[in-house]
Amino acid sequence: MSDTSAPQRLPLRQVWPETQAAHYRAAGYWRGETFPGFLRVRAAAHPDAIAVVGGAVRWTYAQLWAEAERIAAGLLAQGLAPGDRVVVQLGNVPEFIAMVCALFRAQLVPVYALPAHRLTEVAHFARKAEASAYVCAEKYEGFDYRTLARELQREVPAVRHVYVVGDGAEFVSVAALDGDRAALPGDPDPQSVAFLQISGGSTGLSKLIPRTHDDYIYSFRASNDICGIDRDSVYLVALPAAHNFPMSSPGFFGALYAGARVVLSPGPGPDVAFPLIARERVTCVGLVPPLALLWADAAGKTAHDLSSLRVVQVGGAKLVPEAARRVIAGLGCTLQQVFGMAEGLVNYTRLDDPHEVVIQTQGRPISPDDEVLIVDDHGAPVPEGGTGHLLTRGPYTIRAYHNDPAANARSFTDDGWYRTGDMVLRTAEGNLVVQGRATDHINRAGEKISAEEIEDHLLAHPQVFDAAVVSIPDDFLGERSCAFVIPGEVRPRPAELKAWVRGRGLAGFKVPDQIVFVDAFGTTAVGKVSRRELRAQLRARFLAEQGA
Ligand code: AMP
Ligand code: DBH
Repeated sequence: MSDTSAPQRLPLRQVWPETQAAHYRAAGYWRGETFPGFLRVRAAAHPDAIAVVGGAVRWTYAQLWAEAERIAAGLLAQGLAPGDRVVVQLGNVPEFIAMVCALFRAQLVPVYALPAHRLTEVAHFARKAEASAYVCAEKYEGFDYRTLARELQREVPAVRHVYVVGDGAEFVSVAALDGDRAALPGDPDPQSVAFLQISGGSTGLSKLIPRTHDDYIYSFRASNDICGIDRDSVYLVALPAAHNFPMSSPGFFGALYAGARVVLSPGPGPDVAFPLIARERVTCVGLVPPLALLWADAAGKTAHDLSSLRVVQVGGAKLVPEAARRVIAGLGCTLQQVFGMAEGLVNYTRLDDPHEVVIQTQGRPISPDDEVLIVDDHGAPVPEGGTGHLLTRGPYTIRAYHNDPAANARSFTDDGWYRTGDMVLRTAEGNLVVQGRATDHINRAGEKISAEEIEDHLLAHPQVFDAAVVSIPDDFLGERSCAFVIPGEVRPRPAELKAWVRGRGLAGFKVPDQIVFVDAFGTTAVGKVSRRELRAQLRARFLAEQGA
């Protein structure tokens, strides 16, 4: 099978120091389980239990596994080979879960894109991951992804295969895939990279996060205990399923690991989700703060029976205490705050924590071996209770991004700590409180936007002399993005600049919410301060003017 003309690909690796790895195994965190391994075991143990509900589909565990094997065999018959990377861009549909399980079964490596991503992002993922295939929906939320597939193949010809859920047009439809089950490989090495997750990207484009079977399975198995997920649970995926939060904290993978039921909501709003909660007797759901507030408000007015809901998790962005109170009052169930990151570390308030802890903090790490270090600007540990930069290491936190030496040099210390970019304090009981962040990104309702990435796109406009993008507090979104623009000779209209950014093939959530034209960035700013200070000055001046 070796093709000498095949281009050399960067191997996928995620390696912890051997002493650490030995400890993580001895402590029972890494158990040598794999995705295809546990899915096969669940299908055999309770074949007739419902695994996945979405649209008209109700798959049992046996059916989910059969679907995964059919698609896996089909992909290998198409010429894909174990180790190949596959960008997957599907919405909250059962086919997303079947496809990801199929890729694991065939030892192909999913690279997760969000439905909101467009050509610029998808092409970036495909290039960085050296992907040979792309999986998309025919249409999702009104967008035809086959158009994107055509553009992607033009831009990244190495993406030789396209598979479509729905009408494939000139591409292969996922429904038509089939092949010889006997050609399927055995189970992978539990230490191997199972998939590439996407980081929010604080500087420039998103980074790719290689997660191993052992480390990721540990994170959601342990999350199940903390979040009360067992075989009787019904977990609702309301946020985009490719997000790390609804995927693994405990997410749909946690639910599948427990033998529970996963229900996919095609949208995050109460209008779509509430009827599903009532019909399927949903017990647990993960939300971002603005949605949680929307749900809390709608719960008081709905005719749908939400009494099955036991735990509402809120994370992805800071939930302030007053909002936490409203969520509890409105939904009348247990609130769990979740502070996590696709790079690893996840913190939870515990279901039996005192009320004030749940309201005031973002919880504590999953693992006794999650190491947390809080340091000042010079790297010195801050006194207990003080605010500083959060660094972390542990049994499910990565040591390096894929194919990105510059980002690795920035984001990891020499002794393997991940610099989260978050500013936190730790309370006397050990709970973390997120106080802000050190990096310039906008956390727009849980979607992270890199200021630098958007500035680059604005600067490409012929009538933009300079641009600085900052986060502005927003009552609904938590933060919105505001672009300060020094125009060229002709001042473009704000709508024109927004259309420009969109036209660069970017996810809609990255288009600046607001554009403010300024003549200059201030005399003190010119050439004397960093972009970071400049952004801070612009934000402060703008907020002062708004207040006045
Ligand atoms: P990412 O690295 O793209 O997965 O994004 C993770 C980041 O989201 C964290 O480093 C935090 O900045 C932010 N985040 C996630 N959950 C919370 C939370 N509960 N409160 C505040 N910030 C959060
Ligand atoms: O924001 C995140 O990335 C996030 C939030 C909550 C996350 O990755 C997670 C839980 O696992």
